[in-house]
Amino acid sequence: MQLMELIKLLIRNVKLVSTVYNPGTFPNPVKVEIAFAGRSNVGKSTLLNVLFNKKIAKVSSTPGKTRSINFYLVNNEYYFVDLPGYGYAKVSKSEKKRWAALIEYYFKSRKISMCFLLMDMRHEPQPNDLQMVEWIKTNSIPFTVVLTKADKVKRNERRKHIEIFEKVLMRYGEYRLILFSSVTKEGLDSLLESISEALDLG
Ligand SMILES: Nc1nc2c(ncn2[C@@H]2O[C@H](COP(=O)(O)OP(=O)(O)OP(=O)(O)O)[C@@H](O)[C@H]2O)c(=O)[nH]1
Ligand SMILES: [Mg+2]
Repeated sequence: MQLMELIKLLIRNVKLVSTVYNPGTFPNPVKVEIAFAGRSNVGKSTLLNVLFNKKIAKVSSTPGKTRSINFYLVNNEYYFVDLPGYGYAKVSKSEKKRWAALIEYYFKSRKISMCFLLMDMRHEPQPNDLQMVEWIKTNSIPFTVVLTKADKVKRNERRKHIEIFEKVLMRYGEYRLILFSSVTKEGLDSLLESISEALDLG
């Protein structure tokens, strides 16, 4: 399959090199860093596993699976960073605070080439999604919105869903929007294109 060949060219090897729970303990920067952010259960770890072509990131149908910032070193050159999901109601107040401080510090202190901000295509952007966009914009980080679980939205209903996102997000200026499904691999080509651009290979 052509897409799979492309992934193998782009991502030749990957290892989890750092699992961070506290601000100030981030690994030294590498050539390019790409972040994957979004609400809990939106599909960040699943998307990374598609890119890595193996089940290296832990996935769960229970929200709140990824609690730390996980740095994956790709081709010994790039970081792909899996951020903990936000917006999970059952997480304690102190855990939410810890998470917010960690993410905010992450965006402030790292040089991030691209942030892929994942949102569930079935819902509209939530207040904490917009808080995330604010942090990203404040730190002048380029971002791409990835609407996940596209397989769950019927073809004839897609336009309506996309328009809801576009309407809310238009006030944030330039960004790219990609429809994606880890199940059907729809949108994987656009995602790979964005990633190669971010890696400056595009
Ligand atoms: N139908 C469908 N299900 C998906 C898709 N992507 C992820 N899922 C499912 O959604 C659930 C959550 O996926 P995760 O990848 O663990 O989500 P996450 O964003 O990493 O969540 P946290 O680690 O809690 O932040 C799992 O049951 C996945 O199988 C998709 O594109 N389509
Ligand atoms: Mg996860």
